[in-house]
Amino acid sequence: MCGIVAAVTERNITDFLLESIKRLEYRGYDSSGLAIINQKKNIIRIRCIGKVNELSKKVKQKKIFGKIGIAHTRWATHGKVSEENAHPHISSNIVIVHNGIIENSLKLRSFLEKKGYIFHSDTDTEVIAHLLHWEQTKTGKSLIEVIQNSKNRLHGSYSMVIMDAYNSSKLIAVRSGSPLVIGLGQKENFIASDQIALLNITKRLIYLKEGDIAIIHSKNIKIFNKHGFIKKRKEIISNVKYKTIGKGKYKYYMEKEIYEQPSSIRHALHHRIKKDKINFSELGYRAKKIFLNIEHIQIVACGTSYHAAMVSKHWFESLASIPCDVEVASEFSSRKLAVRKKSFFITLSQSGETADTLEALRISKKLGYLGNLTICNMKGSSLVQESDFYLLTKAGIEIGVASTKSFTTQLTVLLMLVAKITKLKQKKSNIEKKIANILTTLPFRIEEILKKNNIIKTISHQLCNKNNILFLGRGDQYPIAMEGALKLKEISYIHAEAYPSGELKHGPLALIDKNIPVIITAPKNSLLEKTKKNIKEISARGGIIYVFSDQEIDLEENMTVIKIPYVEEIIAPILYIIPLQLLAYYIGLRKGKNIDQPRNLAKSVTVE
Ligand code: HGA
Repeated sequence: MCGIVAAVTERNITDFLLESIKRLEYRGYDSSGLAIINQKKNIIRIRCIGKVNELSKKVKQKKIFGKIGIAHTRWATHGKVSEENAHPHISSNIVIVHNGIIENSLKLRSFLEKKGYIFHSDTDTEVIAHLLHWEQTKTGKSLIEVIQNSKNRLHGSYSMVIMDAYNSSKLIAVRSGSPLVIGLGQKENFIASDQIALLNITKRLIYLKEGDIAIIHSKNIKIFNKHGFIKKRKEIISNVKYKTIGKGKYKYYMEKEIYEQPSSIRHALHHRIKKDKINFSELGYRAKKIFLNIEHIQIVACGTSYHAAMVSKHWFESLASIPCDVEVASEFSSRKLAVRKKSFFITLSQSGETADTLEALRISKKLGYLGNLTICNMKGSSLVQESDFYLLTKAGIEIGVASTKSFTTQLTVLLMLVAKITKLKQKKSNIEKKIANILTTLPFRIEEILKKNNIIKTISHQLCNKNNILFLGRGDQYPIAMEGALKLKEISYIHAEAYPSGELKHGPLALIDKNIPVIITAPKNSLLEKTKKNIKEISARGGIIYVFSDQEIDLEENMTVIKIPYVEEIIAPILYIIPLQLLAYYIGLRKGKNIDQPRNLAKSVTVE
């Protein structure tokens, strides 16, 4: 959420800020803003609602010049989407951009109002600006000391970058709750919430650790850890290729990412499958010892990752015979928990910064789990740093807000993990070999399904004017129905709901008429005959039905069958989501929606 980029240089920085903040637009895009300090030490701030292109136009008209500046794209949490609420926020000489939520902002606001501060926005961020200014004026201390002293008064999360017009040679960055990465240049340095913003200018990066405060000058940087001690943090050279971040021949990132799935899965499998064996050497011996003891698995995740976790529950229970529970992270953290004996805790997140999931992980550490593991796409992320073990999905950077390749690579890694644990616990099992062989064929299978795009385009034409769509699935296809419905909601704004097929008759069947299409995924498995009965029940009530299946299904009135190439039951969930992703994409496209930036949403949900 919220994109942040800032630079301190010896040249005019405006164009860089605009270009870089544009690349972070996927993280929040209701409004944006930029501020620089010019040579006369004046703060020039320009903000607007809407997309970064609007900001660019406004900035270019003004022809501003400054060697130090900060920019921000917002995803509002406190205060409506308006120019006044857009960042940066200013308190006299202090200029700030912020990612996070100040939970005690109302209390601080009234305290500061009593001290005479006048607020120009409804945001919690402006509270930080005035608080720092008040502390600075009262104590006469340096800004870094003021920030260190004010931290205890701020409750919540507050990753932020600050400029001081009285001392305009440096930026101060605070990492609290969401990531910040420093980019090292030649006589210029940068900071951003995501390396994508910096890759056109430098590959030399330093990720701040939770609680770090950095002072960034054009020629040097100094980092203090959460206890206030100076720390050296490791410099890394990013291997992300800036060119691969573009949309290429595709109209939207989501489309590109759907079509990238065969290659993302190849990356996820690379070095991990060798001669019928699954190799997770990255987990080490300690993990093996813990896995041998597991008697229960608790998985916690949000959104698309939650659906991947639900699929894996079927795998853990049916293949490894390990009871597995899956819970939405925000719910896990909202109740008193009873932990099962010898339970192992797993989190799933694309970004590794999902605030709800991080909170759940932190809670789990106090509850006596055997250990924890995260399955994540981002190596330097908070979840990776804070977990005992991690497995990277290696999907490559995902920019479309609606996750696609993250989902299928998470499933790929989960299936390998299930196979590995099963083999450890059941020495004679041939499951590792079987799954290693099936997974090797997965990228080709997905390529075959992607060729179905024309028929799915035709169906999207029939569905794009509907107001409600039902998705049904049974067994491990139920989470696929949920994910299909989520994709459709996210990018077309059509109301879509998913039900287990067998649950329909317990209520939702009342909805069925010719206006609510029902989409069913029905691969060949032991549940298919039951699903066929459900299809008949819907048809008998005049429902319009679309079935995705590799089997012959008796045609009913108002029914379309989309033939999917045969796949083994075990990997069917990974395959059957592909047509549903395409369907959501084409419906969103026909409705003229901004597919990569759906309204009200943002990538990487770093607030609870
Ligand atoms: N609370 C601030 C920043 C919001 C944010 O971090 N979103 O991801 C605001 O509402 O402006």
